[in-house]
Amino acid sequence: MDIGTTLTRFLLEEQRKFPGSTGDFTGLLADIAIAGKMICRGMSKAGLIDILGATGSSNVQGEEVQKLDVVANDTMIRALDHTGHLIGMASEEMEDIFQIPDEFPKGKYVLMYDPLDGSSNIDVNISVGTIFSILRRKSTGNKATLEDFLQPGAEQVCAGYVLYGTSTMMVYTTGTGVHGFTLDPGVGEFLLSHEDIRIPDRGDLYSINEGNARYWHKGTTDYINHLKSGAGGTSFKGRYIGSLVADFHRNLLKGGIFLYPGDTKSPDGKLRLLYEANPLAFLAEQAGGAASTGEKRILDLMPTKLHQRTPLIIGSKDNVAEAERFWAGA
Ligand code: AHM
Ligand code: MG
Repeated sequence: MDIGTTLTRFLLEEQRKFPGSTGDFTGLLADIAIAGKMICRGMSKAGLIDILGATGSSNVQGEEVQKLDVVANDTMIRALDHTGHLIGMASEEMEDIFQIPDEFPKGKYVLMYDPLDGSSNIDVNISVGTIFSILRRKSTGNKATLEDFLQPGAEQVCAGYVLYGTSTMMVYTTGTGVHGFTLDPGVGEFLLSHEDIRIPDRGDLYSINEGNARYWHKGTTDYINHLKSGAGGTSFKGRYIGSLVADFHRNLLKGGIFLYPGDTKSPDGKLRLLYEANPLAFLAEQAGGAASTGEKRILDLMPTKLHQRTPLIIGSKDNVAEAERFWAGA
């Protein structure tokens, strides 16, 4: 499709390829795009909110100043709870499942999201993002149940993120490739800017928090030393923002590997399976890359709880395969 096509038109054209489609799914993605735009607007005032909040917990109107990740979480709920596409939501910011309120129509999907990933970077004006994952529900009653959410990532029907960077982008997959749209703030629409994104099979960027090196397992230490040694003829560059969406997005476009492994301090690493690892793993695979715990494919993991953590090694497929060889040999 032409570069510059609006997200709305792109979604409608995609929907036409499935003659039986109800449009439900198209509507859901359009709702997420709206939530992304609303969060983006909030983000652009982040510095001001910080100043307003600096004196205490109230702003000039006497309202309580909320942390931006709470604001982003509420924005997602307000944009998505009433449109009839969902039966429930789960978020990194909420302990339990959010049920669609009784007064609103219910749908056949559940949504999982991290409303503002990397939010510790907001104070210093660094890119953050909203990550989302959509599953078809499994239960049949009038409430969402845990089993609707605890499905392997391979069952996802859609995943993506909105990146609030130098420009705002929405990147998503429905299992037929990965597409990226850039927000034109003048028109207020996401426009197609990156059709069918493919991650290079091998890249020269590596991203890991080296401050954790003293806790690493042997596989991680040996692998990172291997990259730094220039073995195999590649001069690797270390690039770590500490904002997963931004680190992932860069490596997706340029090629490379991101690692948040398990270590002696945190055996399951830091990142959450349902809100972070699964959606990014789906995107990586759809772009021709890979995502692993170091031993197993992320998308095959069977979640047992909502806020489960997992080691994550993700990016170009040859780099991920090489890392897995170091894990196996350690
Ligand atoms: P968050 O969801 O609370 O923002 O935490 C996740 C973030 C990721 O964006 C990033 O990759 C990671 O935490 C960085 O962690 P660390 O500071 O330990 O390197
Ligand atoms: Mg996060």
